[in-house]
Amino acid sequence: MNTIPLTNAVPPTEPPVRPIARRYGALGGFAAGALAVALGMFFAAITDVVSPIDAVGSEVIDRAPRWVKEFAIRNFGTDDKLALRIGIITILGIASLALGVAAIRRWWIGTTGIGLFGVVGAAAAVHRPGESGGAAVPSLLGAAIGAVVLHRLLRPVPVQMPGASQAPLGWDRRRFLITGGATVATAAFAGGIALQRENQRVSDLREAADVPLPSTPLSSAEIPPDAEVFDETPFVTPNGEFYRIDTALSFPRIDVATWSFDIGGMVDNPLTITYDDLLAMDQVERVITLCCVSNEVGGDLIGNAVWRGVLLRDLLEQAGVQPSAEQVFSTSLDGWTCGFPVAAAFDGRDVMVAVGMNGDTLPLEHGFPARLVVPGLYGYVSATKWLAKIKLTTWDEQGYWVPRGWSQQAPIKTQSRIDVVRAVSGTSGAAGLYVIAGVAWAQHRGVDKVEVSIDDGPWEEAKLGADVSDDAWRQWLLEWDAEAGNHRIAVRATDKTGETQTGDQAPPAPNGATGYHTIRVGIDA
Ligand SMILES: Nc1nc2c(c(=O)[nH]1)N[C@H]1C(S)=C(S)[C@@H](COP(=O)(O)O)O[C@H]1N2
Ligand SMILES: [Mo]
Repeated sequence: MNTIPLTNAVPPTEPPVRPIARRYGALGGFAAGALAVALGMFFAAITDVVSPIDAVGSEVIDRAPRWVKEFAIRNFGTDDKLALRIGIITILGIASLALGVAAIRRWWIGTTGIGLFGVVGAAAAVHRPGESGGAAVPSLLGAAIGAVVLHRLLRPVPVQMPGASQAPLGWDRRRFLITGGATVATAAFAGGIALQRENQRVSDLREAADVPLPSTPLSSAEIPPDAEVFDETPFVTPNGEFYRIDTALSFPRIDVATWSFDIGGMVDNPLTITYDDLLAMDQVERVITLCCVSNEVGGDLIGNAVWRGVLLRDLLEQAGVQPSAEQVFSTSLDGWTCGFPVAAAFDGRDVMVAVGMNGDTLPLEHGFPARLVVPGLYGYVSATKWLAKIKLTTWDEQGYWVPRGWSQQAPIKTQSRIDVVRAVSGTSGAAGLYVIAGVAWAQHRGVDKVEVSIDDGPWEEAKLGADVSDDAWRQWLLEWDAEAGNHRIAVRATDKTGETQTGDQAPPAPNGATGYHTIRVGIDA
């Protein structure tokens, strides 16, 4: 018998909605978010445009303030890009979970949120250098599909109850689990294909970079055996161990067959130079130590290689540099830029458009098909990898790092590093005869002297490895009769102009760290 007044009765057309548990909301959000992102990557991979994740990551890199970059390099070193990717995926994951929970009550929050993923990815993609409006499509399409799926996953639907005359409004857990499972599986599959395509692209590029360079250079670099006075740090850094620093999350899309770079701006005869042109030109080999401005005192963002390539001054002479030009400004295939004084291209130092590194074709990581190498200047103002363009211009134009707080001109500072303290015989850690050894550099001025001070005692001159080039580092070694106790070892170098490196400590920003590399060693009795 029905005692409830008819006016308060729930109308039979709107049965009560069974609420969806928050955990299912979160799961649905996660599945839909994963699908949106994975499909974005997938569509980008098959249409050969920048991946939305990489595009967003690159925008983050480009917009990060100086202290963020310093923090990232200090804490993650060359794994900073992996850290960024993990960061982006984590944020997307958390946002997806939250959007799913919100979508239980208001479905439009979920779909709008997933849609925003797409808008952000699309905006980032079209903003990347070399990408057109079409780069927006993968991200938007992926997000649209993700949003629709989220709606379907969490929307209450009429379910047919066996024997019921009405179909009550409800949410079917079974249907959710099946659709959700299929969504996650599709996301994993699409993401897997996207990653596989990217790996294939990179391995194709590596293969293209693996073709040996024709003929031998006009002058080859000879490295005398006595350049090395200790074993731990090779005089020539192998390609696989050479530090890598750049803003590129993924390698630029390079096709050597169509690749060329221009020399333009304030020149009389602009040039366009293809890979075959470069290979056909006179080439030289030079031993040049490359160094990153972010290298801390004692750090390892430095490497020495035998670079092979064409001298830039030969190309600039052909192009005819106008007297008003102040800066050699270069751009990479991924839109990175830097610039150095025109004077540096003509003051006798061997600025190179390099195509080879340590006897191999320039590796992809280090700028294949061609890069600039400028002796004596930090990489961030000079060493453009994946070269796309050289422009003669004034100082009004600013390279990538300049508006981000780094100096416009940045000669490498004289520095030295302790690499090893090793017992000559007997057990290490016990009193006895030791060698202290390391490297010192003052590119383009040359290293004249290295001195070591133990426990703030007098500076003792170290033995130096052969002087291979003013543009290369020198190894040094000092024998030390170590007594029991804790010791402090400091090193300093003097360049060939007679200037000794400063002991004043300065951080890498804005134009290179200074201070003596100092280490502590404990010797047992
Ligand atoms: N295209 C491109 N070239 C670049 C950079 C970059 O971010 N993009 N970074 C520069 C910096 S800061 C340094 S220290 C050197 C490092 O060269 P390597 O990675 O071959 O050691 O490359 C330079 N060339
Ligand atoms: Mo750098």
